[in-house]
Amino acid sequence: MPDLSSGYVADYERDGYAVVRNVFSPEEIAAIGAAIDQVHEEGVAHGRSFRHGNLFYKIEPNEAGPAVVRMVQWLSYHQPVLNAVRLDRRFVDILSPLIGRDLKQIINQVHWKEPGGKGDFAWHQDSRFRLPEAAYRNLGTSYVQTGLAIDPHNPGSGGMRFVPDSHRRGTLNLDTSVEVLGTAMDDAALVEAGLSPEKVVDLVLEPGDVALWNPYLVHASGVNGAVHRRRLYINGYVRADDCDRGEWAFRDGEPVPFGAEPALVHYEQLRQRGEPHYV
Ligand SMILES: O=C(O)CCC(=O)C(=O)O
Repeated sequence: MPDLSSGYVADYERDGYAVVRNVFSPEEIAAIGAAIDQVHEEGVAHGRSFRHGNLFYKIEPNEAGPAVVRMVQWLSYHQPVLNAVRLDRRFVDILSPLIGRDLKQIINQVHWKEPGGKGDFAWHQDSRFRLPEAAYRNLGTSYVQTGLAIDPHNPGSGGMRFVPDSHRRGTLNLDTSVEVLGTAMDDAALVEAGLSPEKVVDLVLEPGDVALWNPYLVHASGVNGAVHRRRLYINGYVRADDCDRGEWAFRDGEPVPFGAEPALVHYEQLRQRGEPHYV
């Protein structure tokens, strides 16, 4: 069981991020990792980006070898092990001091970084992606992003980097004209936004640890120089009263299974074009 008396709530409020260690056991991580690998194989077999409702495989075709699976969103619709993780009570236990026990979910995705491959994320704030803006209220205090490490997550493996305390500054002047995924982090962007590159910290996680970060926290990540793949399972939860989008995850702390129809999250064409198709 994670140690919930570790001071992570105070860390989160002060720095805009926190880490809870040993949330999932090595045995659980082995099973979750195998489920994630299964989704990866499906992505490679698709060979290019594919969507079915909210489920979305972001794939880079590759003439020289297997297609590169960058990320898959909402894999829980069809992968039961991963669905059980997003609804695991440990998440609501960790999150309830911050955003309560009635939670919807906006993000459910895995990011892969192949050894030696690309896979950078430019400096950004996740608030940029919480759209439409009118669907979110009190974003800074109602939304928490979580990342479960499946592999050792550190500067050598393309781990995330945070600017502590940047979450207090609201929307910062970071370039939003470029794609975040696939653009290298450039400290000049921090200077431009009035932040100091010297303050940057590396996120270091062991498999089974969970990081939490605020939607306004400035963060990025680099390439994977390790010999292993770097997998990160990201689930983003929001206080239900403060959001008109998303799938329910917990009501009064109890897990809520998916309904008969998927909920509107980010994919605006969900009702018009929900059928499986390549993009
Ligand atoms: O997976 C990563 O390294 C970066 C994740 C990230 O920046 C995000 O999800 O906003």
